[in-house]
Amino acid sequence: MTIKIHKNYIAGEFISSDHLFDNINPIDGSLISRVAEADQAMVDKAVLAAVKASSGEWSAISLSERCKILRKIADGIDARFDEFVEAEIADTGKPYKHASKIDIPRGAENFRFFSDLAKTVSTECFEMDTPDGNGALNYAIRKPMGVIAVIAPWNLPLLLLTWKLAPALAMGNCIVAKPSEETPGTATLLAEVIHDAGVPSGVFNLLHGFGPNSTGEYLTKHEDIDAITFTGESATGSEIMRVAAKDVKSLSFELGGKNAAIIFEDADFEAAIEGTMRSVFSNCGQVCLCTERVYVHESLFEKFVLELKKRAETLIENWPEGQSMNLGPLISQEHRKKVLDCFNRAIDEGGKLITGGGVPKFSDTRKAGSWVEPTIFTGLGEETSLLTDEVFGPVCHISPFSAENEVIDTLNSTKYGLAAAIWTKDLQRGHRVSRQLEVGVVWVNTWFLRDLRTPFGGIKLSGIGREGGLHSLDFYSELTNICIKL
Ligand code: NAD
Ligand code: 6OD
Repeated sequence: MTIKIHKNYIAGEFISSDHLFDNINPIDGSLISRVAEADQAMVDKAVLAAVKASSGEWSAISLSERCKILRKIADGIDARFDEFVEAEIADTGKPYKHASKIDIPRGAENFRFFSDLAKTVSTECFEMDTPDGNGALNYAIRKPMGVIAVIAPWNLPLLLLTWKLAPALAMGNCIVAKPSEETPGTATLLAEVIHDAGVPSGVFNLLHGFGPNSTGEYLTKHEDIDAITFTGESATGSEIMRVAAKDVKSLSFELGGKNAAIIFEDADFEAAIEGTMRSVFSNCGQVCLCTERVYVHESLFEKFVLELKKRAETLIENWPEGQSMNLGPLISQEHRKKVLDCFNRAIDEGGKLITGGGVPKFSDTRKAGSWVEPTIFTGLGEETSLLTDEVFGPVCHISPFSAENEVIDTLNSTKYGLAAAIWTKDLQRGHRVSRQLEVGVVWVNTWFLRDLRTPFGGIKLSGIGREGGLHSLDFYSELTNICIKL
C-alpha cells in the first residue's frame, strides 16, 4: 500500500521536502501518512511568495470579488465533505458525529460568515469643528496588514485554522499557515480547495512541521511576517511573544484554560448533568473551553457526583466510524503520558478517584492507541496541581461549595481566564455572577453555544485580544484615519 505524503503548498505549488515525518493514528497507533517538514529555505520561499502577493492582486481585487472566492472555498469544503471528515477522524480519532457535525461544517461556515460580515462592515466617521468654522471630516479605512502567520493546534484542526484564515483573507491579507504536526490532513485538503477556488498564487501558503527549531519557529521569527495569530498552549504563546518582540509584530493569542462550572442549588439538575458531561468529556476533554473544575452546591454534591460518575461510565470508547462512539482517544502517546501523569499526581496529592484514572482495556488493535478512561476526582484542595494546571483530557475535579461569593472567589483564583459555565434557574443570579467572573466567555445554562459575531478569547494566561465578528476584522486590518479639512 502506498502511503500518502502531505506536501507543503507554496506559491501555488504542492512541494515535498527532504525530511518526512510520520503521522500516527491515535486510535490504534497505525501510520496514516507521512508529512513533508518545511525547512528554513521553504519558510523563506513561502513568506517571499506571500510578500509578493500582498503587493499584488489580492488586496487590489474588490472586496466583493474576494468574498465570492471565500464562499467558493466554503462550497469546495462542502463538495469534499466526506474526505474532510475522514481526514479529521484519521488524524484525531474523534467520533464521526463530532467531525461531521462540528469540525467540518464549522470549517466551511467560517468562510461564509466572514465573507458576509466583511461585505457589510462599516468604519467610523467623525465631523469635527475647526476655528475657521469650516470643519473637518475624519473617516477611517481598513487596509490589509500584509503577511500573516497563522499557527494552529490539533484539537479542532480545520475549525480553528479557518477561524483565523477566513477573516484574514477577507481583509486582503496574504497568509503563511502552519497546522499542528499532529493534524496535517484537513489543512492539506484545504490548500487543494483554496487552489481550486482560484485564490491567486502566493496569497495562501501552507507549511507543515513542528514548533521549536522547526517550521513554527522559523515562521514566527521571520522579519517579513507582519502579524502572528496563534492558538495553542500558553507556554508556546509566551515563547512566540518573546520571539516576536524584536520586530514588534501584532499578536492575537487564544491560549490554554482551567475552566470551571458552577452548579447552584436551584439548577435544573438534568440540564446541569447533561451540560457538564458535554463540557468535561467532549472531544475527550481536548477543547480549550472544556470544564476541568466543577463546583457543586453542597446540597447537591453527593447526588451530582454519583450521577456524573454513572454517566461517565456509560461513555463508549469505540472505533470512530460508527454512531456509537462518543469518547475518542487523546491525540498522541506523548499527550497520554502527560494526562496519566496528571492523574497519578492527583492521587499522590490525596485526591479521591471516583471513576477512571487509567487506560481502558481492549482486545483489538486499539491497545496501541492513545486512550484513557473518563476520569473524575473529588477531595483535592485548590492549591493542588489538578486544580491549578491545564490537563486537556477527559477529567474533572468536583468540589462542594456553600456560598455564592465564596465560589466566585475560588473560581477567579487561577492564572487562566478563558471560559466558565453557570447552571441556575435564577437569571438574576446568572447575570450577577457572570459579570464577576474573570474570564472571556461565560455560558449560563449551556456550554459551547457559539454565535460567531460575539467576542471570543481569554484573559490572564488564556490569551491576548478577541476573535469573532468585528473583533477578527479589526485584528486582521490596519485602520487608517483620513482627516480632510473642509
Ligand atoms: P501547542 O502550543 O503545543 O502547539 C500549537 C501550534 O504551535 C502547533 O502548530 C505547534 O507546532 C506550534 N508551535 C509549538 N511551539 C512553537 C514555537 N516555539 N514557535 C512557533 N510555533 C510553535 O498547542 P497544542 O498542543 O497543539 O494545543 C493544545 C493547547 O491549545 C491547549 O493548551 C489548549 O488549551 C490550547 N487551545 C486554546 C484555544 C483557545 O481558543 N483559547 C483553542 C484550542 C486550543
Ligand atoms: O468556536 C470557536 O470559534 C472557537 N474558537 C473555539 C475554540 C475552541 C478551543 O478548543
